[in-house]
Amino acid sequence: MKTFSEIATLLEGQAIEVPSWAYGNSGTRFKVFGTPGTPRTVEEKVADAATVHRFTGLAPSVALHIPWDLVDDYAALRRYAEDLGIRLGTINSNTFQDDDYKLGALTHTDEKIRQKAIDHHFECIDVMHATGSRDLKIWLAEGTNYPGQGDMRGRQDRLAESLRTIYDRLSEDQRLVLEYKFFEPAFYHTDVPDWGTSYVQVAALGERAVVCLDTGHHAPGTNIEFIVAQLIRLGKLGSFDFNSRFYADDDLIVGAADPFQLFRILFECIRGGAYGPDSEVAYMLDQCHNIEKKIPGQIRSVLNVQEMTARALLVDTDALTVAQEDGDVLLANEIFMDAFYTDVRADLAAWREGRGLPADPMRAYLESGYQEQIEADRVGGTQAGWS
Ligand code: PSV
Ligand code: MN
Repeated sequence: MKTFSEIATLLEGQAIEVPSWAYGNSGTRFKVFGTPGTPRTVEEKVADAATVHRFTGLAPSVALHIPWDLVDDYAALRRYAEDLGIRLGTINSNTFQDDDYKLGALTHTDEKIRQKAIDHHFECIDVMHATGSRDLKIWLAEGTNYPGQGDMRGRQDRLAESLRTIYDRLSEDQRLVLEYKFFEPAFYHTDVPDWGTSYVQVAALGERAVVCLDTGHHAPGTNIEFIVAQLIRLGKLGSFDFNSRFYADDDLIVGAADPFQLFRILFECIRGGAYGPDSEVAYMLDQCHNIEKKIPGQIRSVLNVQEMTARALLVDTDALTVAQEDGDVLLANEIFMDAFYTDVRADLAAWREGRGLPADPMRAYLESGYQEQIEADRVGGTQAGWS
């Protein structure tokens, strides 16, 4: 196995993008619990995101969701974020909360509704120009609930046409990132259910169209790291929405349910050259903190990604290749598992201290008084949520 000091410099510059909506309230269809200190404004969400970066050094950008994060002046929001030491990142469109989109948006049979959904993406691109964002991320809640309800083939054709119109509007330095999800809110068929469909749609568009892999969007038992390896191989892995799940799209803290799966995914990223300063892959979180405090939830999340990255970097890849080529099944597996079982927490604490960061970012945050301050200050107004 490699030693921590051999891999230490590779941890430098690791960047995980946090989602603005993780700082707002969320819940299930049964109940949304409010949490003291929850942001009321986009600026307060950005301030919380900047706080996660300040304590961890791992989260230099925050993704926005439109219209949840509508403001009058995005250039001003950009300056506000930059003054706090972070950037505005991916812009997420939203065609899942408007009555007009009940039966589809980019796939709708009614041209006027399709155009409305396309216009929404044009607005998102305008926002991207002001924020300096590279990526437009599209997740579509489209599909049908009953066999025969819609023409699945016709919907694919309309989707391709709508995406083409949106893609053509992007500038040379911007990308379209298409996220897939196998079910929910549609339960019979989904228009972009899997990586293959997303790949087919983005491959038809061009080089700057890529796939987003949300770890919660697969059937149980799916080998997600295989999909990661394949998309990297095809040059089409655009971004991750990291989270973890026990059952469906639980949106729990990444690495909480299955740290070994996170390790395996990150190993394939490293193996495929999708980790490090030259990588264009955006490592993002897409999570909800329904019952835990949100800022500590995000701190735990980015630390989990860092910890599993360090372990994945420890794999002795030379020895692994030899064992694989020798057909030594058990040795190859042992080399892989040795790295996974290595506790890197003390090394990471020292590594952080050497870079002027708190050895224990969670404890430092809890002792900083920030949480008490926002709970005292953010009284009145409407707490942010999915609207
Ligand atoms: C859909 O489940 C999704 O993963 C998309 O990324 C949305 O933008 C996001 O969740 C909302 O949390
Ligand atoms: Mn997602």
